[in-house]
Amino acid sequence: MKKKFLVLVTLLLFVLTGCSKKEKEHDYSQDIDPYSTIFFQDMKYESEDYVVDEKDNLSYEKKTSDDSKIKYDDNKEYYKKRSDGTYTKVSNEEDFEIYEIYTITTTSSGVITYETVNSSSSSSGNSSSISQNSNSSSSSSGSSSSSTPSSSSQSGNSNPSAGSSSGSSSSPGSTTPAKKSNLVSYNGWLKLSGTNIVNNKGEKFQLRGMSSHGLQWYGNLVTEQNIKVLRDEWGSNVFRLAMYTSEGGYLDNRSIYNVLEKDIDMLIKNDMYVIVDWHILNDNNPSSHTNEAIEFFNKVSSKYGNTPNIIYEICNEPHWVSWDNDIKPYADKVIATIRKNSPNSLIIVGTNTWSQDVLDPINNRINDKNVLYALHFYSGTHTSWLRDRADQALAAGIPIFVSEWGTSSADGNGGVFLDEAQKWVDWMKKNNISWASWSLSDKNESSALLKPGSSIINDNNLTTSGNFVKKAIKG
Ligand code: DCB
Repeated sequence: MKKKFLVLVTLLLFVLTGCSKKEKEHDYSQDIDPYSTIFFQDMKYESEDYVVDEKDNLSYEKKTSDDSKIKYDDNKEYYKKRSDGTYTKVSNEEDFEIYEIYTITTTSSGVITYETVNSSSSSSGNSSSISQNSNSSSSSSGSSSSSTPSSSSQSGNSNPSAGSSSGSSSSPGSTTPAKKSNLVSYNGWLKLSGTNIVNNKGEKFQLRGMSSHGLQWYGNLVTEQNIKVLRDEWGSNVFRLAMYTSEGGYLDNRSIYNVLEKDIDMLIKNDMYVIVDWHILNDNNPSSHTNEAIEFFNKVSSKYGNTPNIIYEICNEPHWVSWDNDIKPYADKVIATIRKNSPNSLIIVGTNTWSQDVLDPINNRINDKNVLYALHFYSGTHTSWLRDRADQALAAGIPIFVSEWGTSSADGNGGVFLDEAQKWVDWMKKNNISWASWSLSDKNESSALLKPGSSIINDNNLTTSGNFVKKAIKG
């Protein structure tokens, strides 16, 4: 009996070590299983891209171009397949409701199993698993079907515009499904076609969503719960992270960067487009901090340059400066930095006079095919005269992004001025202009989305402006 047991253990150990060794040498690009071939090709799992941790044969490190490494260890990990064929790691199972998810599990015996979860079901049922055991003969723990990944996420609704998500209840925790055709996994890399933003299928696309207030003050409202309400119940597809540079922002306190990064990751996980806003304001001249901006945008773009979620806004509202001598030279340098890491992302450049002077670039455009120029309005201050100017800019081929607007006066308070705001919203819709509204805060000012003292987005907590903006996002 004892002997039999020992033989069994030895055998088992033999199989295990054999597996691990094979794992190390296995060239995944040679796999013939259609699923794993697709999987590994898409992930660029060529063996030279990977190093195997010598201490632990079950963990892999992906070498990326900037030398940062993504580690795959033997824990369960979840990956979401994007429409462009790349994968993004998501960190929890609640995404099962929404996305096509692959789980990768490496068992202690070196067997890697890939499990597909059909995204169209709201439960995690309907899953099939494929196991790969590195050509070894050890039996796998999962069932060995050879189905290809479900493609349900790409079929069906092709309406690319924001809004019109079904369901209108705003009770926290309600589970209106996100409309995928509105989000990054469906639309992928955005680009410009003339003055229009188009998705990766070339269809006109409009981003609509909220801007945070200053992250140093109201960053706590940028929660996953709130983002899900905006995304699922309001049909929003973008969120702007306003990282002030002065007034206690990044230039005064670098730790705000950690908040920004956490928010970016959360928004990526939730399939949202994200505007990373270098929010200059009373530091009116962007070129006063060119070096800091270059350092910042280099850091962000080297980390996120491969994801289609990110839109870079390189200077919120310059004023009392010159386009030709201050903003444009600054933009050229910062954009060159971003482009080294991210050749395709959209970039928004603020214009003079708190982002109102959109005619300036007509004769001195930035030489880059995916740059938009910011136009900001507050409907108590900015009326038809500014729309006329914007029309002129559009006619001259200047792409516009309204990365900030409010229903108040230009100081963020007063009013609200909803009739004028409606004219602007209609104008943006007609011209397919993307926008973010100021702001997700509960500050006692009329442009705030939430009533003072509240932190959760629901109908009871919305201000007059909040109600208006909700309708505008829903479209
Ligand atoms: C912009 C800024 C934004 C500012 C809003 C409303 O500023 F990009 O940061 O937000 O528009 O004014 C406000 C907040 C206040 C906060 C203040 C300072 O709502 O709670 O105290 O920032 O941090 C604009 C926009 C347009 C004009 C002037 C300003 N304009 N400005 O046309 O004259 O001076 O802030």
